[in-house]
Parts: sequence; structure tokens; C-alpha cells
Amino acid sequence: MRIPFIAGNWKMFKTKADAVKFAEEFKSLYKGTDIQAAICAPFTDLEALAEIFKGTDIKIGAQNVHFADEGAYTGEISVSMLEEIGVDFCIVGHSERRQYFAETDGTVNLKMKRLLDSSIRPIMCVGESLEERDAGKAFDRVRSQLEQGLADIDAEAAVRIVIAYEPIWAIGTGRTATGEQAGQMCEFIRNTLIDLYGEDTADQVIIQYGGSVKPANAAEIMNMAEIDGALVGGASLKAKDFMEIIDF
Ligand code: G2H
Repeated sequence: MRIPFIAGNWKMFKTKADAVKFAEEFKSLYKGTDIQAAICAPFTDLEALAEIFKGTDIKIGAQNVHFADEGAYTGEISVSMLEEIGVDFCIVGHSERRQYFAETDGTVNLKMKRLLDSSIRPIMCVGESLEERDAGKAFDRVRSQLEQGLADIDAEAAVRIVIAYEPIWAIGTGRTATGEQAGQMCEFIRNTLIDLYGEDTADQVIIQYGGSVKPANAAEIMNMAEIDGALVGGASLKAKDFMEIIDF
């Protein structure tokens, strides 16, 4: 039984003061639902969010992490640093990190393995570009991201993974994949997971859709059979909008 999971991805928005304001408003709106909710915030906001959401079901997530335990990696953050402040989830391989920060399927795999060796659950992003979609290569691209990102990860660990399908052409563009397009790819992702891990394991993996999800299209997306949740960027920045998505 998969618990639906809707996570906000604030990207590089909100100072700590902004985060506190959001969290207090969101906590007052949040009445508890059957849907797991989380906010993936900038590192500098996480401790304050953990404090405000303590004792609630609202989880917190980071947006990136380094794969080494520790070391001379100026500017990086380790898994144990996140664990210590109570982080529950961590996004890995978001297309913006692949595009602007040289994230590759290889580094995604190292981060996935390091996180799965910790208490933090990874949200691994996959998705094709517009050129790949137009060239009929969307499914090949996503399969290859899954195979490489999940290399050497066994079934026991895989059940803790969240996969977020985020077609690059739908990110922050206002152009959402239709429920049918998103549902079709999420079904393909489930089938690929069946190939990699067998049906029992694949059945337990949460698959989210991300890319211009907003209150107006949340129900269409969430009602697709193989979509278990959403990764929400812009529309997670306002507590009311994010709550409306969770209440779809
Ligand atoms: C995709 C998504 C969140 P948005 O990047 O991960 O952002 O909802 O703004 O398209």
C-alpha cells in the first residue's frame, strides 16, 4: 500500500525568516490528511522548519547532498549533517542540478547509495528534454536514467526510494504534461522498476510527477493510476496554494 506523497521544492527561494512565516501559516492550515506532505527547502531553512514542524506529520527535505561522508569539499553538505537536524528526504538529480551544476547519472547513483545507507529517503528525479521527447527518445532517456541512477542498489533498499518524473519541458514553464502523458511515463517507470526489482518491490516505490503542478491541475495528475504524488515547485511557495494541492 503506497501512501500518496506531495513534496514542495522551494529551490533557491525563501530566507529563514520567510521560511518561518510560511511554516507557521502552513502548520495552522494543515489538519492532517492521508497524504504525506513535505517541504524540501534551502539548507539554511531546514533547522527552523524542523523545529516548527516537530510533533506534526509534516516532513522536511533537502534539495541536494554530497556523497562523501566528510572531507575537503568546500561548500558541500554531508548526509550526517542533514540527519542531525532531522531531515527526512533529499532530492537527488533534479534537472536544474544536472543542467547547471554538472550532476550526472554517476553522481546521482553515488548520492542515492549514500542516502540509502542513512535514515534519509532519496527523491530521485528523472525526465527528458523537449528535444528528446520530440525525437521519440523520452522513454529511452528515462529508462537509462533509472538504470544508471539505481545501479548496484538492491531491492531491500529500493523500497525506500521516491522517483519523481519531471519532464524538463514542463518545469517552471507553465506547460504541464497532460495527465495522460504523465501517467504514461509513470507507468513506464513502474514497469522499468518491475524489470529491475520484480513486482513486489516495484509496487512499493512512490512515483511522483513534477512540472508546473498547481491547485488547478493537481487532481488530474493525482488521479492517474501510477502517479502517487507530486513534486511541486512554484506553487509550493505559498502556504495556501500548497495546502490546496494537498487537499486536491
Ligand atoms: C519542477 C518543479 C519542482 P515547478 O522543477 O521540482 O517545479 O512546479 O515550478 O515546475
